[in-house]
Amino acid sequence: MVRCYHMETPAAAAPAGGFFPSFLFLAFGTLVAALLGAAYRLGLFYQLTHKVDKASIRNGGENVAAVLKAHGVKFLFTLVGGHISPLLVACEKLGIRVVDTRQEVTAVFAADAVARLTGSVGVAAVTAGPGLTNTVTAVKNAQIAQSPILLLGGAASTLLQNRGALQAVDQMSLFQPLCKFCASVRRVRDIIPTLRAAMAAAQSGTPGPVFVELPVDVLYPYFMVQKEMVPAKPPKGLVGRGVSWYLENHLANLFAGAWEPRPEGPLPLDIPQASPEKVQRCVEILSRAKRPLMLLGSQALLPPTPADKLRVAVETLGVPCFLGGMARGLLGRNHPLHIRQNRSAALKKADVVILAGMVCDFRLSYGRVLSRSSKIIIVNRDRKEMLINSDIFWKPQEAVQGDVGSFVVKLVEGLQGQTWASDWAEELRQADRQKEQTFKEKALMPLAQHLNPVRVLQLVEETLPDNSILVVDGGDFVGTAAHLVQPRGPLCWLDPGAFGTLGVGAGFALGAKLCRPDAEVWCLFGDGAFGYSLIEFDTFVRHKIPVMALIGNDAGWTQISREQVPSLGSNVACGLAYTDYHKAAMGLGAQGLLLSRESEDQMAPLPCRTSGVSALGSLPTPGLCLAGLESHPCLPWAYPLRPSDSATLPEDREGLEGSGLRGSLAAQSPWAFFFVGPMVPFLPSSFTH
Ligand SMILES: Cc1ncc(C[n+]2csc(CCOP(=O)(O)OP(=O)(O)O)c2C)c(N)n1
Ligand SMILES: [Mg+2]
Repeated sequence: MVRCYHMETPAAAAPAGGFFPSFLFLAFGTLVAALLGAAYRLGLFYQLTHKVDKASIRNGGENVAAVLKAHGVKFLFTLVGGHISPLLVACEKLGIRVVDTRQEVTAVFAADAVARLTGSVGVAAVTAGPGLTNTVTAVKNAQIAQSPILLLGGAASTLLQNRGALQAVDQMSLFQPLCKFCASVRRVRDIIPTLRAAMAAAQSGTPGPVFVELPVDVLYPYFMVQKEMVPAKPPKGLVGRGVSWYLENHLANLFAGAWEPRPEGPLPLDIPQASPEKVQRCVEILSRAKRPLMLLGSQALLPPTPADKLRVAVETLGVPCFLGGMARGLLGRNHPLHIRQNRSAALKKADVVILAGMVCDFRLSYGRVLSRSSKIIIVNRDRKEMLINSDIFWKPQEAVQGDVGSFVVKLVEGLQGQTWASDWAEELRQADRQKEQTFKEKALMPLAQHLNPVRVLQLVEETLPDNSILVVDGGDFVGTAAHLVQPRGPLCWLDPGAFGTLGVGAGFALGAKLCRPDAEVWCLFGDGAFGYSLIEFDTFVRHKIPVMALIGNDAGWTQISREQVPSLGSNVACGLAYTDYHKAAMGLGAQGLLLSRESEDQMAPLPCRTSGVSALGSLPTPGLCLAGLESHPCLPWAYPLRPSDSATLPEDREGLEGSGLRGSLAAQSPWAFFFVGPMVPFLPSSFTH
């Protein structure tokens, strides 16, 4: 038996009608039905034909591992707990790499990264109670980002739930609003079918997280569960014997048919497709367009259309594009169709806009950024999400429910080589070049002290290798990076998505490096955001997973500060110090480096490429670059605040003493690589819209 909380129970059928011969007959019939129902619930019928193998030392964790293996799962992220030990050991035995993190939330972020980069399901397993509650932020983040992850959770034994067991909480109620499929497995024989259904649900329709609760007694072997569940000496008295029978039957029902062979592989997926009529109508709209524009979002990169096929389709279509979320990098670096700046202005000028996996949430000002005179085609797997805020702030000409990548491919086939006025794309590129020129000027602005963050990010852009994956976690520093640093190819950019979660960095980097070991994984952090990830450098070191981190250390939660100070007149809770994060990471066995004004000349290009620690990706070492960039809050180029605002900002923050290149690389441990220094804050609200 599995409790599936996502399903609605059908309403009780009304009596078929007719004449009941007598009250006695009715009462007897009800009694028989109740007894049959009870026997069914106790598993007595099932046990007639399915045996319990009392001598077997197998455990339910092996069934879990078998399903994961049959679905091609390569990594299981976890933080251990006795409730889930059997499944971890079983995964290890089947060759699934078990990667243990220092916080459960990191395990789920890592699974999310695997899901996004491989197009399959990322899997994390955590222990009951606090293990699961610790994952809530990452599960919600995955739900908003529509990332298919499977969360496996331990639980108190089936008999002890709601009886005061250790680490017990109503986990199903907790995850039901966060997951598209939630199930609690109640018998060993249900593990395999439940997990197959969960894996299929995660990827079908609009992808998202799924949760399967595995109580401790469905994961351990019969003899161990028997020892815990059934009293050694048979109790006396009628009640005692009744309880004893109940427990023995519960145990038998738990294990009946447990090891019978069952199919373990993937179930077919249900992926919605646009109807040919819808595609044809969109072809017609587009064939009349003069200034079409396409906005591609994360859904465009979902299977079944491979990224390369989508890229070819987009190039063939020839429509200028803005790329967001997982679609960033789709066209590589400096592609003529890829427009990067001034999106609002471009949207105002376009006569047809295709929102391919983009929705009208805050990122498009709830639809207000779209012009009433543009014809809007929107395509999305999720109908509700697709139509959000429609008829209030915007109106679609065609709303197409279906897989985005497949739709784009069909659209291109339908248009058969249509071309657009070349001056349209050129006009957009011209606006791009102007905006980029202003960045160049900002990068050259001399500063009284500390590093210029625009310059630092420009150097990142110049230095980043072709085989890199960028992970971004922070506020203004990474918001600016989104404008200055270009991912080198499809699926080479990971950000939290619309939930805006700080703290994704280490988990995303962990998942990314594991599924793409040949790539250099560069994680750009704000100093505030980095606090969530620091301890995971222990994970990188223990598991020999080399990633690089570059921390924009502006000694503050600047993205908040720049709004809070001018509007509310206080910087309370927004200040941090120029902490030597590189030393903290070195203490965890990583390598660290501080880059500051005094060592600025070593910045060009970034030390990781020039100072003997090049090709970090090839080292079996996690690297941590801590770029401390001074956070003096009154920089005219970085702060688009009103002139009077700067006066209300604090003159200085504590611990401004970022300085000097700290320690030679030769003297550092072999595990990682760091780069730190004081930098100025970014306050580029104009950069981000
Ligand atoms: C988990 C979480 N907590 C808080 C916030 C609110 N928040 C958004 S940006 C930001 C500041 C980030 O500071 P930092 O990482 O140092 O980047 P900076 O803006 O200084 O470049 C904060 C606190 C959030 N988005 N997520
Ligand atoms: Mg900061």
